[in-house]
Amino acid sequence: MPDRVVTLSQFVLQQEREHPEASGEFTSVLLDIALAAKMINKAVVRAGLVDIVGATGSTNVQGEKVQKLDVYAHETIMRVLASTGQLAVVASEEDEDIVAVPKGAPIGKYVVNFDPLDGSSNIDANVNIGTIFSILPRLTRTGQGTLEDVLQAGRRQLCAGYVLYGSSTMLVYTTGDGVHGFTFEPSIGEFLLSHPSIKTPERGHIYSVNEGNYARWLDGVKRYVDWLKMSDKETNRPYSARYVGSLVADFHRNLLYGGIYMYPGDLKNPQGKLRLLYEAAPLAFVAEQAGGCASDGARRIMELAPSAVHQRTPLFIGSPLDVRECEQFIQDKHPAIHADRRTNSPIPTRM
Ligand code: FDP
Repeated sequence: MPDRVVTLSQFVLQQEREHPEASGEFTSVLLDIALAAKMINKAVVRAGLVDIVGATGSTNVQGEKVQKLDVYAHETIMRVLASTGQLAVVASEEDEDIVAVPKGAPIGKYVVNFDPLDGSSNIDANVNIGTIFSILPRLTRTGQGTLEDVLQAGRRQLCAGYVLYGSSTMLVYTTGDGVHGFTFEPSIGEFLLSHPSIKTPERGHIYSVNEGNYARWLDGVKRYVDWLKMSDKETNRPYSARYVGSLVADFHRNLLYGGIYMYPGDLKNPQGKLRLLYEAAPLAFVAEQAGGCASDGARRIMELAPSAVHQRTPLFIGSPLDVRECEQFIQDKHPAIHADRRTNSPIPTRM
C-alpha cells in the first residue's frame, strides 16, 4: 500500500518524467480509457436496476431505449477515444470489422484493441465483469489505420491492462515497466494507486478452468488437472479450484494470489474460446510484467502473430512454475508422466 495518495493521472505523469525516452503520447490514450471506464462503471453499478426501470434492449419508464451493457461499453470507449486525435484504428470484440476513426476526426499514431465488457454472461447475476485493452503503435504511416495495424503480435504492445468492475472497481495496467493497480474512489471520481508494482507468486495453489469441458480436453490437459488434485507437499498440491467465468476476475485473483488460469483448446474447439488480440495478448503482457507467464501450450502468447481480428487461442496464464508445468504435461514431457509410465500406473484420466 503506498504511503501517500496518488491518482492515476499523477502516476502516469510521474512515469513520463522518469522515462523521458518514452514518447509518452500514448499515456493520454490510457487516461482516455480510464475516463471511459468511469462511465462504464456508472452503468455497471446501475445494471441491477434495469429490471426496475425497464428491461435491457427495451424501453424504460422515461421512454428511453435501454442499451445492452456491452454495446454501451463499446460505444462509450469509441466516443471517448475517437475525438482525441491519438487513434489510427480500433478493433473491438463488439465489431466484426476494424473500426476506422470517424470522418472528420483527427487521425493519430495508435491502435487500440479492446474487449469492452468481458464476462458479459455474468452481468445479470451481479458477478464481476471487466474491460480489457491493448495499445499498439500503428505500422502504416498515414491516413486511416488498416487491418495490418491491428494484426500485430503482443510483444509490440506499448500498454495493456484491464478494468475490473466489482465490489470495488480497479484499473490495472503495464507499459512495460511493472504492473500497477488503481482502485476507483467514486466519491471523488478518481482511480487511486492501491497496488504499485504487482508481483505474482512464482507458484500458486489455485487452478481456474471450466472443468465442465473435461471430457473434450486432450490427454495432456486432463493429466495436468488430475495431477493438480493429487497430494504433494513440495508442490503445494492439491490445488484449490476457483472459476468465476469472467476472465478478468479469474486472472486478477490469480495475479495477486498466484495460480493458473486455463482455457485450453479441445476436441470441439481446437483453438479454445478466448481471443488473441483483445483478451490473451494484453493479459499476457500484464502477466509477464508481474513475473508470470502466458502460453498457448507450446508458444509464448506475446509471440503469436495474429491473422484475423477475432482469432482465438488456447490460453494458459499465471504463475511461472505453474504455466511451465502445464506446458510440460501438454507436451508430454513432465517427469511425473514418465515416472508413472515406468511403474505402469500412468496418471489416470477420468474419461
Ligand atoms: P463471456 O462468454 O461471459 O463473455 O471470453 C469471454 C468469457 O466470458 C470469459 O470472460 C470467460 O472466462 C469465458 O468466456 C467463460 O467461458 P465458459 O463459459 O466457456 O467457461
